[in-house]
Amino acid sequence: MIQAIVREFCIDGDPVEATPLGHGHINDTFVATYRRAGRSVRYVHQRINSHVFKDPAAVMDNIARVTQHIRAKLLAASVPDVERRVLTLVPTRNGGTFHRTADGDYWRTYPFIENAHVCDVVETSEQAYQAGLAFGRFQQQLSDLPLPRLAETIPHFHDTPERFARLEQAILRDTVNRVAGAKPEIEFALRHKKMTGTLLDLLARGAIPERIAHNDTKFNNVMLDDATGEALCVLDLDTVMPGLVLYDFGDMVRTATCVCAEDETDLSKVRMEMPMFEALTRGYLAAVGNVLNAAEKRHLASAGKLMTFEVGIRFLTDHLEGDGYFKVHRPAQNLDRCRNQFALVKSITEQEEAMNRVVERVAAER
Ligand code: GN1
Ligand code: MG
Repeated sequence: MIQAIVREFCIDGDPVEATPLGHGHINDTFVATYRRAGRSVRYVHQRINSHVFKDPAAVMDNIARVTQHIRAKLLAASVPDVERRVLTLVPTRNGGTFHRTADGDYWRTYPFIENAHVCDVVETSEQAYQAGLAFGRFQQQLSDLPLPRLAETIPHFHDTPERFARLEQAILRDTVNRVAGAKPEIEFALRHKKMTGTLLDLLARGAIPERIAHNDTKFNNVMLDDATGEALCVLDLDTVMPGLVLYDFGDMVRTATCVCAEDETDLSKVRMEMPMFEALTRGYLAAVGNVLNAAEKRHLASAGKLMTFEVGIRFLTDHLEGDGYFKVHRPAQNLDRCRNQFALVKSITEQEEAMNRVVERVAAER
């Protein structure tokens, strides 16, 4: 399928080969090698999942605005190595940001960032620090993006009460007869229903503002330099849109403080590790601490609990609906992911007060 699109983008050179890249649950990503003047150059081609993103043109419009804004800031600050510190869209032959095939597929292209990598699972507190820094910087860089408001590429993406209502519907319908096999998880979800409104209530009360958020701050969306381990830039910009910074920090707590995979089935390994949380908080506040208000800082830990719960109920809903949303590679993988995330919710709950003290201490040191 990739042959059909390699000629559509402004890339000098002859395509040699393409292989799948990364472990995202939504889009299809390939890295392609081209020969140019006797050298190999690599590009990333990505097919946007248009079942998930109903308006791919709006997604690309957001990404173009966001990446141009960040690029301009980096250039103005004479930051070296700008091409590695923000994604660059490769234009199509007719100057667009994406190519639509005859079959209705949407593709985009970025130069491959060489000598850098992503990790699916966080291993060291230095990496957690780098993740905090990377997404904190990203929010900082976008805090003055000029109007108009970015498009909402997935409306109500982090509307946890709405996500919960969809779970309740899936339980009632039980279309693929999986409810009986997921009793403990369903009970856990129902027991924690109360928590779903916490962030949106703060927003409604005016305690925390709408800002531009990345909205998918998984640790494997951070590019790290091979040589130094330093965070270079963040990936996966499809959900960059108006939101809460706490969505972003919360999803980082979910993925950058637990040292095992999201679908690890040995739940004794699933734990929020305090040294990771402290490093994450330190990196994040170093980059964006001056932008956040007091209520945002106070809710950093609880946002971790909520975002982990939210993804847990999304995995459970998808399992009960027949795995139509998240890619699965084995039976019941979404149920495994849900169990894992609920175990992490428990671990965060047990440590929440201590996490709050860490935030206070780190914030006070600054
Ligand atoms: C998806 O595409 P990827 O794998 O980075 C999902 C996130 C979930 C995550 C769970 C658009 O992210 O919201 O938190 O899986 N992205 C979308 O691993 O739904
Ligand atoms: Mg991703």
